[in-house]
Amino acid sequence: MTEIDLSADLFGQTLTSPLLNASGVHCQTKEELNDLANTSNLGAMVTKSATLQAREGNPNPRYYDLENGSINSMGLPNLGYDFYLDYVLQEQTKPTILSVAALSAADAITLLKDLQASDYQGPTELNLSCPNIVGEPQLAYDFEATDRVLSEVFSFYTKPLGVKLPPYFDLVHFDKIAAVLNKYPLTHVNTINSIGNGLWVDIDQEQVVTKAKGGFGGLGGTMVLPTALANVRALRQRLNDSIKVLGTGGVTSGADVFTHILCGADLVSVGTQVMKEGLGVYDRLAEELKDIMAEKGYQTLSDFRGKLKEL
Ligand code: OXC
Repeated sequence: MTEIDLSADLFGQTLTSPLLNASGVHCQTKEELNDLANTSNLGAMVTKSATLQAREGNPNPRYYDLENGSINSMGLPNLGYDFYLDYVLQEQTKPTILSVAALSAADAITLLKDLQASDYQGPTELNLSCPNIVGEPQLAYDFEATDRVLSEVFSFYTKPLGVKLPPYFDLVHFDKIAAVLNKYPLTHVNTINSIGNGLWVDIDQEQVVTKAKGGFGGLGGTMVLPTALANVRALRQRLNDSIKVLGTGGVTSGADVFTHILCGADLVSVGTQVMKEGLGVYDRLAEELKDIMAEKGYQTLSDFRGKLKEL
């Protein structure tokens, strides 16, 4: 029998696997990034979203494990943009996406101007969707503001750039965000960020489980899978072919990776399940995915990518 081939493409670089880490999970410190670099079946890695200045993030508790997923209110703790830029320039041994986040549109411009002037030529992802910054909205829910930021960014930025999107829930919103994104030479969208501002209640304590924002936090894991698949599918149907779709959300099994790709994902990221299971999850997911492909008679990911059937 012919070997099953899990290879995928990251903007021209060939990866041995379509699997990524979701930004935020196990990618903040140099040690964590080096662990990712040494993780088998992790095709490429993504850094923690970097802000111009290092941040402590929100107070603890800020991550809580749920039976069907997780809720987090991390608040972008990170070692600062300079640290992650140094890492990708000097330490990188595996294809890496540099994730950056801005606390304001002005910050985004400052950061990307610096990146444009730097020696870094690799892929970057602008996080427009962190739900956990006290007092700040998720920029990508404001279509006009997103358009303004991207218009300014692409007036000077010429290197590979994608965006991390929040989940959308209305077909009109998919149309609107896609119309904005299709105006720009984006390499990719990464969809979805956590479902913002969920609330979990500990019934024994009769209280919330994370501290910041009165317990409101981003939901991830199994419970977000249908939302993630809908966003991957809806955006793949609307975006220019040149914009890749990175599927993130709700992956706990090889079957979930398969369905993300069937909905049109080029690559698939794992977040909550890495928190629950550790980095060994990637070997398990790759094996499970290969088993499903073998059963169905598929040899490569492009045999079924985007081929979801409708009734
Ligand atoms: N999404 C993000 O973009 N960032 C983190 N959490 C999340 O769900 C964070 O740092 O709060």
